[in-house]
Amino acid sequence: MTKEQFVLELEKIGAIKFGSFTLKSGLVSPFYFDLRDMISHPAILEGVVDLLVEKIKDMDFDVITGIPYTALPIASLVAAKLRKPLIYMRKEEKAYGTGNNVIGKFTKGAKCLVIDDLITTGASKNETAEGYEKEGIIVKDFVVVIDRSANGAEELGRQGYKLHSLISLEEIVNLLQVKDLITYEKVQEVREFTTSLSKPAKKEKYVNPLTQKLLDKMNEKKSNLVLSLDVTSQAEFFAMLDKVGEQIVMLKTHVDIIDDYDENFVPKLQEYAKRQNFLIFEDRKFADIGNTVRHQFRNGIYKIADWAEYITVHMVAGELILKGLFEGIENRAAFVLARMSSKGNLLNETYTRKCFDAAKKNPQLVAGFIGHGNSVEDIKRFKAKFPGSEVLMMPGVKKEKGSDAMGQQYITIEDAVVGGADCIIVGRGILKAEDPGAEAKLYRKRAWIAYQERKLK
Ligand code: 5BU
Repeated sequence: MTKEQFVLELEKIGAIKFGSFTLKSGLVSPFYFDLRDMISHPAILEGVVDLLVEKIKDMDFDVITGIPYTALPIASLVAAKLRKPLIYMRKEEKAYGTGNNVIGKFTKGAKCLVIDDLITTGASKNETAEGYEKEGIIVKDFVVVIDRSANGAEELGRQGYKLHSLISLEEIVNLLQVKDLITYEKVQEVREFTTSLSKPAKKEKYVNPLTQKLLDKMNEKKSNLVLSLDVTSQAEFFAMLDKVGEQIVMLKTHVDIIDDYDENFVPKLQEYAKRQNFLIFEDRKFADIGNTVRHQFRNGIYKIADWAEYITVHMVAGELILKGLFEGIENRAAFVLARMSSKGNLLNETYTRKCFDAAKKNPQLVAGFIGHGNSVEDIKRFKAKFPGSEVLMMPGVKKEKGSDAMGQQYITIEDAVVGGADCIIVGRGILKAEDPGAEAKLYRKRAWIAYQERKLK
């Protein structure tokens, strides 16, 4: 089957439609593609498989996958024809048994070619790649049957992937027009629609005032080092600040681990913050219902809202936690925990995306995200999905990659920052050093240099 015949067959079975279709986003599209039924038409199925085989047979890959559901049966036929192993990813992450999310046999480092039916914007393809990359599989190439995007190849290119497509939207409309299956007016309408999608209206990006305040302080102090001062007495706390406070842009506290906390603690901390010129961030990780976190933030012994400009928030209870926390309070903002550094943590990609959605709806309450990653590439992809101009705060950072006995995982200062961390959060890497003051200087210097270099690129 030629490409032209294939397009005409798709049109016949109603997989390619022209008219007026309201999309999920609310936009009205002059065309609609749905390739799901292709598998029930053996000749068409055979045709698309042959075309794909021809397209990819000389490409460099070890295994093939298809994105469920539409592309998976197609990919399996392609894999069999090319005598290449097929693998695929569960749609739901597995939380029991062996925990294997990839079905099929592969070796770590295998190069995987990903087949999909359509590309619309390119925004979701990297989630697939990310899933495989977590399992040690390398994804470089995506092959789609129809490229209906305006700039999908560009978008994927930005994320480090290459897009190959059998047929483009332009080819489809041209062919159907030649065959008198659509009018010239329709072709124009399609073109106008796609160009309008590729040029989103340029908006000034909103910057949360507390994000700005942190960025300003970083530039003023030439430091993107956040100290996590996890000690359990006031004496140790302030003795450490004496040594390290000058090096940091922000101090992260866990106020509830201080054994001898009393009413002198906060005024003293504020005096240090002023003198040593750093911001205060209480890593309280609020996670309850709105009404409870409201009190946990304002009341009790610690009265965190009185003194911590930045706090951490888990989104597990839903985005109204933000309302509960901040309603009626000014000049406070959250770092939302979008990814954690600890081994086996339960924050999966869907959860991370929901954190971004919640932040998108409440930009005035979210200054940034806490996140982590296992490589520069992994962090880059995570950061690329930030909804606005939030900062990325990264714990789990040390001079060397490694882990502790209780699940903490570390990546290096440079990997964190090159990947996209705006600030590194360091605890024991500095606290346990023989000379914490000198060590903080070193972390500060390395993180700041990496940050400057990243911004120049
Ligand atoms: P460390 O000593 O550098 O491992 O301390 C890291 C700090 O960051 C510690 O206070 C943790 O509670 C905090 N942290 C983290 O390590 N990982 C995370 O994902 C989040 C916070 Br959120």
